[in-house]
Amino acid sequence: LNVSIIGVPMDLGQNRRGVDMGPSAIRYAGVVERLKALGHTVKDEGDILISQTREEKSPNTTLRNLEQVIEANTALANKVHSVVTEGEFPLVLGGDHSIAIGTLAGLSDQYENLGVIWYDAHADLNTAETSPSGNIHGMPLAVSIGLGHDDLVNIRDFAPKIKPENIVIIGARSVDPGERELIKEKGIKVFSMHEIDKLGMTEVMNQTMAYFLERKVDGVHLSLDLDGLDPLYTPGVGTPVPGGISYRESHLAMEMLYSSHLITSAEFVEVNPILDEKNRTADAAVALMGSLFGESLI
Ligand code: DIR
Ligand code: MN
Ligand code: MN
Ligand code: MN
Repeated sequence: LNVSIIGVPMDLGQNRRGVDMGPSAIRYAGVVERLKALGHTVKDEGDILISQTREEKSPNTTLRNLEQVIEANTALANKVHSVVTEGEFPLVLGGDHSIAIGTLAGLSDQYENLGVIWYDAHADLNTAETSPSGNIHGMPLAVSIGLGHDDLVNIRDFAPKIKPENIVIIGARSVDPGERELIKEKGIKVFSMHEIDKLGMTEVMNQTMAYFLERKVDGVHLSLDLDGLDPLYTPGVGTPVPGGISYRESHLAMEMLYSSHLITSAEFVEVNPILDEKNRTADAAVALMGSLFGESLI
């Protein structure tokens, strides 16, 4: 593959500082070398410029840093769009999960029927009305199906970016009341920790891939929030939730996705080296990327 790495040093979508250092931490953990060793051509496109101005609440809205988040996601969307247009595989490094708004905005007009895997402890389906926090990193999936602030929903001047029935959420264990309602109302497919425990990761991934084939998707974006894993393995995240996906289960999932040839773009988000122990979370992210891009144990 021709992989284009795009860093997004964004921390404006939530309130813990340090996640803006995620792209550096992932580079430091050796992402470029790791993927090159697998025979891929890797180009590091550098970082999207992020505003350093922040405010508690933007004027006239409950959404934190709204203007800056719109600006950054617009720039990211344009960059992702140009990378995909050139036939390259976008690998986006976060940064908080609000950047998925820009990634999906840049991707989706290149596909008729894009699928999305949301690997996360959370559903990220809040709107201004349902959000308990005002943090935009809890909203990107809602925004991408067309729900939320108009300026976020309409980045690159079209909406929605994806169909709710093309989403598969994996690893959910902290879902807010408004998000639950939306999941039911829109019929969004969710493999919560309950299903992962009960079925096992092999079956969860088999059902996920069968679902996408049934839906006749023409691409699948993997949006992987490192808090989807148990904080035992990825302690460097802003909103850790116990009882998560194990390190080995996550590798298995990535290996199965590699074998499926379904994945056409990916992002790894919420790496916060300031909250971490010796860069373990970025190390885990790069190891999972290794599996996603074709590493095998033997
Ligand atoms: C919570 C936390 N549901 C919120 N969301 C997080 O603020 O909307 N998403 N941490 O990854
Ligand atoms: Mn998330
Ligand atoms: Mn286009
Ligand atoms: Mn999360």
